[in-house]
Amino acid sequence: MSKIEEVKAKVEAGKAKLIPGLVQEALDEGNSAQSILQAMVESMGIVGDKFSAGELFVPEMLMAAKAMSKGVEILKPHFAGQSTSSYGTCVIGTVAGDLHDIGKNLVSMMIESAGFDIVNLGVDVSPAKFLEAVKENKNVTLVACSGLLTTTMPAMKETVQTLKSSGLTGFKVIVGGAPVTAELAASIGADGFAPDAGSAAVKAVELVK
Ligand code: B1M
Repeated sequence: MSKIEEVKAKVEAGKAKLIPGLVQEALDEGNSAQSILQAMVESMGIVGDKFSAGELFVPEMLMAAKAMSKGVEILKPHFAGQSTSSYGTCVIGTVAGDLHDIGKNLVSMMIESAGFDIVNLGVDVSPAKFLEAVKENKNVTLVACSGLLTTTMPAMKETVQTLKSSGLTGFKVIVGGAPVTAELAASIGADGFAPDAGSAAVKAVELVK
């Protein structure tokens, strides 16, 4: 089994303690950070499918998520500092009622590497908290809202509408996450949508330029 396959298997098995070492070994073997990240994302897809099929449960999903987060920590320096431009501050969070943070953190990492300062509000962020962060932080040019649950799409809509009706200007709103589509994004009044972390960074720059 190659190191990258080992990373994939151990993330799926939720072996968080083994992951930092394995990810480092996979990098040392010459695998790109991007390919290791892709392998871990695939593991989470498998975990999700097994959850849907009733083959594993919330604790196992949580362990796999912890394992992936450990791996992302090792990969983060490999994505950092690719841009010399400064596009202002991006306030990012997962919308109210939603605890999923891996995708949001990947998006944050990629937007940061594109040249934004990041204010990461975490998960289960209320519309009021997003708004407060726009008011309290300097030079907010972008608000990024992530959501993974179909049940939290109303919270995403409320967040976008709260921001857009606040009277505050100078920032754009980008939304994303598995249940979000370009059509949904447009229908709730967001300025932009991206299907994955890489394209979120590209879209972010496009929106604020
Ligand atoms: Co949950 N969960 N979960 N879960 N979980 C999903 C999302 C699910 C699809 C699993 C399934 O049923 N197959 C399902 C949602 C179904 C639906 O709504 N349609 C689900 C469910 C049902 C639940 C619970 C309700 C389960 C329960 O309690 N019965 C519960 C809800 C808790 C809550 O939030 N209130 C729950 C809980 C959890 C854990 C806490 C155990 C854990 C999360 C831990 C954590 O994040 N720290 C967890 C996990 C791990 C998953 C799966 C397995 C993996 C999610 C993940 O990290 N993916 C997931 C199944 C799946 O994704 N296939 C599942 C990897 C990540 C890189 O991808 O987050 O999609 P993703 O991000 C991508 C894109 O979506 C996009 O870019 C990212 C990277 O390219 N993107 C953006 C994300 N945000 C973006 C923002 C942007 C742009 C792009 O612009 C701002």
